[in-house]
Amino acid sequence: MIELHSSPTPNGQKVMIMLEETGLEWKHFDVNIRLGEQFRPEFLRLSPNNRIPAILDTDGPGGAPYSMMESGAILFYLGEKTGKFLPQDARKRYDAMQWLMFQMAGVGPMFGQANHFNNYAKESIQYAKDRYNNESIRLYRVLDNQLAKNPWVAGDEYTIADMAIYPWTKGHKDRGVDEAGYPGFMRWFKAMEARPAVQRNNKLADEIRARMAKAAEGKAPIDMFNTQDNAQRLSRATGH
Ligand SMILES: N[C@@H](CCC(=O)N[C@@H](CS)C(=O)NCC(=O)O)C(=O)O
Repeated sequence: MIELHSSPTPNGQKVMIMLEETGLEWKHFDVNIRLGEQFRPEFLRLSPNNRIPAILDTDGPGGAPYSMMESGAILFYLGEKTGKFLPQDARKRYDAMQWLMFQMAGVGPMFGQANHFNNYAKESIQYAKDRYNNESIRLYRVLDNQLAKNPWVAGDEYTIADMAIYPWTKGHKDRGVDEAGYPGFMRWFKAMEARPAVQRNNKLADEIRARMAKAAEGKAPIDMFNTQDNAQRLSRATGH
C-alpha cells in the first residue's frame, strides 16, 4: 500500500495521478501546509525538507517499508515499481527523464514564483513579476513547440513527465495561453483531461480540499511565506 502524505497542490496531484493511473492501492493522508503540519516530527521523518508530497510504501524495496520525498523521485520510483509510464526503451526512458527534470527544475519553480509574486508577496515588485511571468510564458512556448511535434511531452508514449507537468498548467487561461497561440499545448491539455485517471484525480483533489478546509475551521494558519519563521519552525521541530 502506498500512503501519500500530501495536499492536492500541483506537486501533490502529480503523484495522485500516477497512483490512479497505475491502479496501486493507496490512501491520502492530509497534510495542511497552511496550518504548518509539514513541521510535525512524524511528517519530517518522511520528508526532511518539510515539503509535501511524501510517500510511505509499506511494501518497499526488499519487502520493507520505504519512505520518499521529492515528487519527481516519487514518480520515478512508482514507475520502476510498477513498470508503467516509464518507457523500457533507453532513448525513450531518457526522453521521459529530461522532461521530468524540465518540470522539476523549470516549470515548478518558475510557475511557483510567478504565483507568489502575482498573488501573495507582501509588496508588489514589478521586476519579480515580469521575470517569473515572462519565464512562465517562455516555458509554455517550449511545451507548445514540443507538443506540436509529439503526442505526449516525452514523445509517442504517455509517461510520468506528462503527469508531472499537467497539474502545473491548469491555469493556462489566466496566462492567455489558448488554442490560437498554443495549439500543440492545448491539444495535449485536452488529451490529459480526457483520461479517466486524470478526471478521478481532479474530482478527488476537490474533495480533499473541501475536507481539509473543514478540518482547518477555527485553527490559526501560519504565515507560510515567511521564510525566516519557516527556518525557525524546522529548527524547533528537529531540536537544532
Ligand atoms: N521539489 C519539491 C517541491 C515540493 C513543494 O514545494 N511543496 C510545497 C507545496 S506544493 C510545500 O510543501 N510547501 C510547504 C512549505 O513551504 O513549508 C517536490 O517536487 O516535491
